[in-house]
Parts: sequence; structure tokens; C-alpha cells
Amino acid sequence: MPANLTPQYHAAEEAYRRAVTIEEKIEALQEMLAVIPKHKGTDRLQGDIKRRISKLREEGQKKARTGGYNPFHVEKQGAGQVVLVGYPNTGKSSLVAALTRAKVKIADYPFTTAIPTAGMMPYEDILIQMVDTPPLTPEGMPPGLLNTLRGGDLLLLVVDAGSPDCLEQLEEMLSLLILKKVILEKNSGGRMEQGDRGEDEDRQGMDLFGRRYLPYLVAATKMDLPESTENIKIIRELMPELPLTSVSVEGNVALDSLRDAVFHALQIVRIFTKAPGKPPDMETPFVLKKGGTVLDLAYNIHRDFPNRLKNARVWGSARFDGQIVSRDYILEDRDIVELNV
Ligand SMILES: Nc1nc2c(ncn2[C@@H]2O[C@H](COP(=O)(O)OP(=O)(O)O)[C@@H](O)[C@H]2O)c(=O)[nH]1
Ligand SMILES: [Mg+2]
Repeated sequence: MPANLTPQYHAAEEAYRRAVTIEEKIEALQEMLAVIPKHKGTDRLQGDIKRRISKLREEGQKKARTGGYNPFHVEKQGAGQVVLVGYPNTGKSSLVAALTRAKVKIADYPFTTAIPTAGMMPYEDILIQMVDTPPLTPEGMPPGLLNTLRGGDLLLLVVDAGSPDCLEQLEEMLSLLILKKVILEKNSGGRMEQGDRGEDEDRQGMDLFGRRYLPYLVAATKMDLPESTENIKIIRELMPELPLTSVSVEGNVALDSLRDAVFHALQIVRIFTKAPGKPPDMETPFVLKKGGTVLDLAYNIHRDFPNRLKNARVWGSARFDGQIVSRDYILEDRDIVELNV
């Protein structure tokens, strides 16, 4: 029986997809449950929503019990977590506000942002989490911030292109990160192949001490300011390898290039699934790390799916449409996969 879901239901589901906190998620799920058409065809879906609500409640209670509320821990949401980092007044909060719909404080005096604040950035068919953070200073970073940085999937180093200290700040920031043992990935920017990694960097993206390499990008903002072009030209000459995108929130300059750069640097692929004999669901892709296989996709859908998996067919990267592939077939961005059990 078809579910015949209503526009109200889809709106609530969209709110759920965008929800960041546990409270917001529960609220959206309750709304979904309230507006879902009540008939046999939606029984399973109703059950699934109820289960998700009770799981989130448990999660919330556990957090409350342990009393472990840590404002510097930002729960991951969406297809990847991007943590912005930079000196005061460089335009971090403005950037997060322009790229997402998050309400962040923007002011021309420093230290307006006291704790990390997340928002979701729509990118084509996925949402990417952008985390605004309190600033670095020449003396160091606020306690707690280091964990936020290390926990991210991608660091976005923000510099004020209009400031005469632009180059200095960038160099200081890179040194501070090295000092704090935040190890930036060489050849960042997402165009890297396995073989391009440095000798001391093994295949799991760890260094010899087991520290994770963090992919990073640099965003130079305020390109509308007079000295910005000259400042960035100098940086590009001195550091030709730097994965740098220059933008301006004023006038919306090159924000789309930054969105693209962020997506590529996250090194993820979007996979659409289809049921046998049905058209694919092209609305909500599954997101895998680049290099992810059919088996990874099956795991993502359900933990014991891989056991039941007989074969898979792929449209997109396969030699021909609907080609039957093995479990270790590496999927490409925007592949459509049919999993047969
Ligand atoms: N001209 C110009 N000013 C900007 C731009 N982005 C931010 N600002 C201004 O820079 C100041 C600091 O911005 P904010 O986002 O609070 O910086 P944060 O401290 O790094 O979060 C504010 O006065 C913003 O209006 C930009 O692209 N162009
Ligand atoms: Mg700020």
C-alpha cells in the first residue's frame, strides 16, 4: 500500500534532516508522527519514527546523567563536519552565516563567538556542517578548542585578506597548529591520490604517532577590501601549494567556489540507491568516504545487510548500466546502486 505522504510530512522530515541538536531532532520527529497519514501503509514508518524518538531520548538522558556537557564537542551532522578556525574579526562568523542559515553573532569587535556554533550548509543534494569557533590569538587557543579542531573532518583556516597582517596571521596560525600537533594533510584540497601521500603518512591517514592527518583549506575573506587582491597575490606566490579560495561575504563573491572546494576536500562520494524494478531515490544520497565500496554502502544502510547481500548492480561508474559488480567494487560520486538480497 502506498504511503501517500503529505507535504506537511515532507516539511517535517526536512526539518528533521536539518536539525542539529537532540531536542530539535525529537521535535521534528514528533511533528512527523503527528502529521503522518495513519493507515496500514505507514505502520512501519510510524514504528521507525517512534524508535528514533526513544533512541534520541535515551541519548539525551545519558548525556544529562554523565553531566558531560562539553560546549566544545560538536556532534557531527550531515555529510561532513567543517571546522572554521582563525584570528578574531577575520570573518568566520560572517562566513558561516552566509553559507548556512545558522544564527551566529557578527560584530566588528573581537571575541563575539565564545563557544563553537554549528550550522548546515546545503550543497547540491547534501548538507555539510559548518562549525564557527572562538578565535585563536597569538598566545594560543581557548581551552577546549583543540578537541573541536581535531574532531573535524576538514579544517577551514580563515584569514582576512584585507588586513595588512594577512600573511603573518596565516603563517602564525600554521605554526600554532603544528605546535599543538594538529597535523595538516599535505596535498589537501581533495585532489590527492593515495600514492601522493608523503612517506611518513600511511594509508590510514595517520602519522607515525597515530595522529590523524586533517585535510584543510584556506578561505581568504573580505576580498572586497582595497588591499585584498595584492595581499592574496603575495600569499599565492610564497605558498603556491596552499589550497586557497578567496571570497567575500559582501556581495557574495566566490562563495560557490568555496562550497565546491569544501565538498571536494571532504573527499566523500554520494550514492543513490534503488530497489529492484523501481526508479532510484535521487533525493537523499548515502554518503561514503572516497574509496568506499558496495560493502560499505550496505553497512551504511543496515548493520546486517552485508550478510544478506547477494549482489549489486551499478549505474554510473560501471562499464555498462546495471552491470553486476562485486562487494569490493569501489563506488564513485553519484553512482546509483541496486542491492539485491
Ligand atoms: N568588507 C567586508 N567585511 C566583512 C566581510 N566578512 C566579515 N566582515 C566584517 O568583519 C567583522 C568581523 O566579522 P565576524 O564574522 O564577526 O568575524 P569573526 O570574529 O572571525 O567571527 C564584521 O564587522 C563583519 O561585518 C567581508 O567579506 N567583507
Ligand atoms: Mg565570530
